[in-house]
Amino acid sequence: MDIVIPSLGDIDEVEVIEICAAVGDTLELDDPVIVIESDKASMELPAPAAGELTSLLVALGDRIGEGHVIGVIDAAEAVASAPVEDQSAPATEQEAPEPTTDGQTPDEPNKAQTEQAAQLDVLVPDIGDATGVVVIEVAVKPGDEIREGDLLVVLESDKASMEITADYAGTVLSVAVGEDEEVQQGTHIATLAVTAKAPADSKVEPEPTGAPSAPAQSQNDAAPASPAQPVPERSAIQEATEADAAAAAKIYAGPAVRRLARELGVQLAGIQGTGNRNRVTKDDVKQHVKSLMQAGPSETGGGLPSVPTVDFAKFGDIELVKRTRIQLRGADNLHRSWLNLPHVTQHDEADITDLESFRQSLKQEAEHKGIKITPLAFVVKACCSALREFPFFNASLHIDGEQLVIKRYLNIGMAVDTPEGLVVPVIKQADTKSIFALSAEIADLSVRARDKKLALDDLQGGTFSVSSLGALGGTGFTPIVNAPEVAILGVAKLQTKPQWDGETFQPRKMLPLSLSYDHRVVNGADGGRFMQHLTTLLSDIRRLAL
Ligand code: CAO
Repeated sequence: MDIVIPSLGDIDEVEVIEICAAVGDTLELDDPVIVIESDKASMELPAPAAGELTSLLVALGDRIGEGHVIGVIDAAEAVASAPVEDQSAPATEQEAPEPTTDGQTPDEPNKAQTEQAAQLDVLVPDIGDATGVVVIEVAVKPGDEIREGDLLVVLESDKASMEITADYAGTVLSVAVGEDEEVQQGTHIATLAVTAKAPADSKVEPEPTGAPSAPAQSQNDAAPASPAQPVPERSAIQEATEADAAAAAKIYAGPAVRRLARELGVQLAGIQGTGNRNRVTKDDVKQHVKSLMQAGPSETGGGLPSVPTVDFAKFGDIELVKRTRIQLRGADNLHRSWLNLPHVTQHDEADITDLESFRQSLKQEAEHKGIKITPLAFVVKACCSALREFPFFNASLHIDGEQLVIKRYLNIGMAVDTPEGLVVPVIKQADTKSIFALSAEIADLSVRARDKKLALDDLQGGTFSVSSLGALGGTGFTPIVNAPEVAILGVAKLQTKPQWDGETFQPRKMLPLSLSYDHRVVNGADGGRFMQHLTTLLSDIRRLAL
């Protein structure tokens, strides 16, 4: 049975960031096989059936899309398989399959094959309807020892560049193409003597080294991509002006370099490449950003002043802790939003004394339904009402900057704190859901976010976000808008405070709310009205029924 990447919604590609099983492993149903990651979150891809993993067709760093077969599980084998003690029977008794010569990933070699060398022709894979594809870089030469995932050649059409990487470790016997040569699907690229697909746990993701040697540099630049997957640079081009896009398309740079440039917000067109044929490398991009930073503010405006580098070890013991991918991606998103959106945050308090009494009265009924009701469900419900009343908060700036995209659906993103970092799953069509249903969904999304069980669809389509730090405390904070949304509501800790009722002070339960918004879209008066609507609703939730 093939293990296939499911629907990814509107995401074209995800990256393989972890391999959880090796060929020969006996898996239970839903055991994780690989972990894939998009810009927003990572997701385990579970085994679709119990059985032996007979083939694994992806490597760390591969970029794959919906429908991609990542491996094969022999479900029948598992059912018919011998008792547990036989599962470790050496696979050397099986016949080793020959690698295919069609350029596609062949079936995984069995354990016998791991000791054998076989000759493998690498061909140009399916490149869709791309025309005028040329070899822009040859990263290997005969005699080179290669690891699985190493870059062999880079192809480029006028729309995309594509890295052809080695599926197996081995030696390059011959290279059949040269730079500038035009190729098409099936063109013979190289012949390898392959020894084995490296065991999953021994794979090493290439790290940038800054070493200037041309082929090594190219390999290090490359986020290993599946040889069958062209890596279109659509989003970069979308973001650029037409002229920039045309210029960007002519630049020699791999997908990983283009992604880095995009993340750092620099145009490749302004960077002098030092690689082979003036290819722009990761180091070139970093050096370019460094020089921009060092150039300091221009005469007409402020540049970003650089933060001084400090040798902390001079002052005491230090420890370097690797940040998770979710943290890194989250940092990129937050930084991008903070730099691009002029943020304003307004603070207010809602008197939720009656709401809290009502919530307490529902506790038993909710427990019978297996649900726990938190104040957040009411906040989400109230936000939906406010968003219907003030649709500019449920919008995004159009790419032309001249129009607003008003969304007629209400999908509320909910910040969830997980050990891996901040994740924002989305409660779809939140306005159509009851308080019980919202409570159940909040709990379900939180658990799945923390267990890394969210589907990519759970993370898409948000129109407004809520970040509730209430259970953790605080009197208020300034949440960062989850761009391209235009507003986010922060919820801090409920506190009992004295409130003047005209005659005397009464103890009331006050919920601090902080509304951040993109000031290009929303002005302060709108913010005030939105908050007023929200606090009025939360103070008298009967109004939610109106
Ligand atoms: N004030 C006081 N107590 C609150 C509260 C508030 N504003 N909101 C919730 N609580 C209480 C609930 O009443 C409940 O208490 P009981 O168990 O006694 O009934 C408890 O806190 C539940 O907290 P919870 O965290 O399990 O559930 P939640 O629905 O309130 O929140 C979630 C869910 C996912 C939003 C939350 O767990 C979370 O991860 N918050 C962090 C979000 C975050 O990191 N934001 C920062 C983003 S910017 O860096």
